[in-house]
Amino acid sequence: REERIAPGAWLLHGFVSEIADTLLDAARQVAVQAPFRHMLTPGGHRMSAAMTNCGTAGWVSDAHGYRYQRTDPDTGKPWPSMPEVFRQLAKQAAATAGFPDFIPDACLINRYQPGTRLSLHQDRNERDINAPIVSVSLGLPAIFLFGGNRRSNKPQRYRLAHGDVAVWGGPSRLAYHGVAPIANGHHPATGECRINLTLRKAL
Ligand code: MD5
Ligand code: FE
Repeated sequence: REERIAPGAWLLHGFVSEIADTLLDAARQVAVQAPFRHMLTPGGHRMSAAMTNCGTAGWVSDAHGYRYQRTDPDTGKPWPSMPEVFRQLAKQAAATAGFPDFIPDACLINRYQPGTRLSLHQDRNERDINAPIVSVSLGLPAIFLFGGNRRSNKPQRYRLAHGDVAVWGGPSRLAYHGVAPIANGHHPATGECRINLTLRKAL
């Protein structure tokens, strides 16, 4: 089921249900090479979501700010390559939402445990904001907060479940968004966590 929540913003419910285990296996392989870690914010706080990356570039945060870089700051090595299945699914989801020819070069993998949240923010570290962002929800469900284009807007709430994909492009590309604290629970595919893949054209 395809649900348009705002211009350019689509929820594709169950879009990756059939390949969820394949995606999780690939994400676990990435995490063997580049383990999940809690990055430091520029303000000196530790992020509540644990993160890793794959692809040509990865999103990092530290005392100097937010940016994309080609190497893992914890090891100095290039990020693991992006699994082909990630690239394919991102291209198909973007095309379904009306953004043909999307080729991501960066995938941020977020791991949320119960209580973990992501406060309202914009994604604006990517060079080409004409490219959409594709995000994949796996494991425990989340309440996604969609705030629209002004921070002062009261966010709308959407439930994102295992296998759901969201595409954010066009007029929604710079919308404010966040994730409410994850509720306790167990999911057969992931155990006690939610995994989110965020596929982007960063460079
Ligand atoms: C998540 N991650 O569920 C979300 C999925 C992040 C992040 O927000 O920055 O890692 S991506 C959601 C997103 C991206 C770009 C625009 C919009 C939503 N939007 O217009 O709402 O872990
Ligand atoms: Fe974001």
